Amino acid sequence: MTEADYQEKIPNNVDLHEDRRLQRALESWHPNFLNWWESMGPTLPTEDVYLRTAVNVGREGWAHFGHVAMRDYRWGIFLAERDENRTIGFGQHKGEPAWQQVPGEYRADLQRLIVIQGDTEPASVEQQRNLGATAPSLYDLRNLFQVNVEEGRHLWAMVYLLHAYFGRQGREEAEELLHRNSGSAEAPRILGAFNEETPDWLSFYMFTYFTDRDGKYQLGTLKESAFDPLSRTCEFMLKEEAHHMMVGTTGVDRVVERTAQVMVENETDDVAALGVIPLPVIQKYLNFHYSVSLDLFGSETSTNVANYYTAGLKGRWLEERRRDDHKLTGDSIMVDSLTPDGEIGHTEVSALTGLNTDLRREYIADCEGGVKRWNRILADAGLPQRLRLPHSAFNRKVGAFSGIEATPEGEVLSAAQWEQSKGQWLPTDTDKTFIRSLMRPVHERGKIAAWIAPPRQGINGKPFDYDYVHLS
Ligand code: BYC
Repeated sequence: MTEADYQEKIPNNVDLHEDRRLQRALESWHPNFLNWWESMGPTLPTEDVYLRTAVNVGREGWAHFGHVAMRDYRWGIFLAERDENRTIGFGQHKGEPAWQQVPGEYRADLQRLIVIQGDTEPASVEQQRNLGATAPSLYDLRNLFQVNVEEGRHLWAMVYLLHAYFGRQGREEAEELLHRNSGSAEAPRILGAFNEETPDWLSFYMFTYFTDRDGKYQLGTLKESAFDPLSRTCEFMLKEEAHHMMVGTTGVDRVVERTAQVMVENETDDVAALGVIPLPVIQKYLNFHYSVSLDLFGSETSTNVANYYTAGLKGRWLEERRRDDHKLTGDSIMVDSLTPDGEIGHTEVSALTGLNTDLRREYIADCEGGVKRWNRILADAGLPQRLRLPHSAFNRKVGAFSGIEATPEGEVLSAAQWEQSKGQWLPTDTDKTFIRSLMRPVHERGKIAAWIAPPRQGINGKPFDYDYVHLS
């Protein structure tokens, strides 16, 4: 069965009505979710928004588009179709049938992975809740809300797994997902990047480019999981994730494009007074979001990740394309490390403990694609400036480089040198104040803020000047 049943309170393709206990448990979580959405979700009042709603997990026509009141959005539970013959692709259980239930010995680890994944989803909604008030266009406003409702659905996806497979502990964890809050002093979100602010739209595009992309890679590894319901959930989430990637990629494109245009027209690099974002400020925001997102991959070496892989809980990015034994017991990998005298170096470690590094590398290669793309915009405008990714030792709080400071070029600095120069590389209060000064709402149909270029295409074949959002 792939078609979702929309007659039910909770749309789903998991035959929820056949399990009354589970259905009741989720129905009792539902009002708590709605309370959380009301109190921690988007603050801009709207009548309705042109949103995509998942209705089917098949290849064709999986989503429906239409104007809906956000509170009435049909968050649902969707798992990709089951492959009855699926076998485990890696680790010590390679070749055995995928698990339909959680094996007792892996219960705690699987629950931890699901809770961490689940925690990020509502966190991002909380981080973005005030952005509606300063949207540069109705098109962007609609995309923000689309991302928000889908992150809400991704929370549902993890809560379903917790309720369906982890008993009382799972239900308690599902409650906790609504109690922790981004940036809260008492109960913060689990991962660092999700306690940072997303106070402006440049941050939002950088977040959806760099931090949502961590989501893409982590979901990609969980899609490989031997625990089939987790695998199928992540497969479907990745489909929705593609739009979030698009929002980030083209968002930064459009900022760079507009800046380049004003630089060329006025033959100056000093464009702040002309109401657009100077390239060095864009670079600082990029440096920040990239470095905090690198932290999300954990330490360079980790016995946790080795155990997850060996047990079959979390695979590698595109596991089936890797040309090795998918067990890695005798293999090794070079990872970033500090030399005994505190310099940046490399060490050889077992491939299993180096799996966080393996995934981070895949991610970095993908991020380079974005930078290439933005530099092409600068080159096409005839400008010599270029954006770049900072060194992996820059501004790190997790892993081998968390104890040192380094320049974006990877030169080690003393704490005093870092304090003195970090304002060249990370957004300063002055930069943030400037960016905020540009954040004036443009809520008129077909209009756009002066600091960003309009998109090349609208949503679902609609033009840019479509009435994507009706404000109330
Ligand atoms: N002090 O670094 P760790 C998304 C040790 S985003 C001392 O924790 P791990 C989204 C630790 O004990 C995706 N030591 O990494 C995006 C261990 O030591 P051993 C979210 C410390 O567990 C945008 C070693 O360091 N999903 O979806 O390997 C919008 C390594 O541990 C400390 C996920 O992240 C310390 N303070 O992996 C919306 C997927 N801290 O045992 C959504 C699920 C740690 O090696 N999560 N250690 O001696 C995971 O897969 C993993 O938890 C992580 C971390 C990749 C996050």
